Amino acid sequence: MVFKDLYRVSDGEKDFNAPITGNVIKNSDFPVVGDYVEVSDEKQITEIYKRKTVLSRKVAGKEIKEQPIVSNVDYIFIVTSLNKDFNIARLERYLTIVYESGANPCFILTKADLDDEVNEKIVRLEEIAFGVPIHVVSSYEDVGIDEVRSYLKDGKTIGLIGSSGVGKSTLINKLLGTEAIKTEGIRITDDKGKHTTTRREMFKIGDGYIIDTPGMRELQIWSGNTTSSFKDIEELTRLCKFSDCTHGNEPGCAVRNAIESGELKEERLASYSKLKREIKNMENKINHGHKFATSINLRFTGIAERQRV
Ligand SMILES: Nc1nc2c(ncn2[C@@H]2O[C@H](COP(=O)(O)OP(=O)(O)OP(=O)(O)O)[C@@H](O)[C@H]2O)c(=O)[nH]1
Ligand SMILES: [Mg+2]
Ligand SMILES: [Zn+2]
Repeated sequence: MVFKDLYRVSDGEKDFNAPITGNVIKNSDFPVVGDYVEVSDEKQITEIYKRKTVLSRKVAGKEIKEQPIVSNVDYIFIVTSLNKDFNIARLERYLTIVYESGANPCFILTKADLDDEVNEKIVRLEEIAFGVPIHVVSSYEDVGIDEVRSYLKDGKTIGLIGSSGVGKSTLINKLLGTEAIKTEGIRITDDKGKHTTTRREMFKIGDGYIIDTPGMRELQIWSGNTTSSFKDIEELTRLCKFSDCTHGNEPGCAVRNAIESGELKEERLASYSKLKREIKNMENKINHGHKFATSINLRFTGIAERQRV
């Protein structure tokens, strides 16, 4: 038995619901929010167009499978709040995945009204950002909202990602000027969110689009690109005496020298080595026998989709 759930599709002016045809299902390709799709006269999704950019992670749990999160986004806003959620190693991780997606990263630091160490945090973030724009916002006090709004032009699409409770949905509500999305308070014990948003959804704001996503519990790597996110270390690596230097005890190691001189932080090398290991492990698993799940789950949940004609 096949359950035909509906996807929400937009033609740029109005939204409608559309099921997908068996052909699309046979390719085991399901639309993700942001996809451009072809819709027949009968209002069925008959094709998903090739994705310009796609942000993916490995599905949660043990299964070796890709989970696309959003597609065809021009910018990905890595959202973090200026409280206990602020964690440099996690931001390095997000950045590595965003670079792999093909979209342009941006850091959004939320809840500026709560923190008095904003400048210190910006300095720490700048050390790993290498020119990635950083915007400080407060949806409560109307700080930085216009900076964010300036991205919403020329049909550009923004995807928001980050932990639960950092204020992604609140920021979109603020931009929309309505309470279109439900938001909820965070736990006072540890500043963690309650996973209020449970589905991805796209909103049109001005001349652009913005996609809300549920807060991520874990961001397991499907694939990553460290060339830009760890430009400093990768450049140093080229100066190491041995081309296969592990930056352990080898002589002539430019990376270790940089740590000793204080130019590079030990924790940053640790983040880098860990991410490299994870990326490599996943590549090995994908290339060697670990089969992709072939069973297709035919029960869809209605996800908002868009079509441009
Ligand atoms: N002080 C302060 N609180 C904020 C701000 N923005 C959001 N919050 C609060 O933070 C809590 C979580 O906000 P949400 O927008 O639901 O967070 P979210 O990132 O969408 O969370 P998930 O949907 O669970 O991923 C709510 O209580 C918001 O009112 C802000 O700028 N300042
Ligand atoms: Mg939310
Ligand atoms: Zn080295």
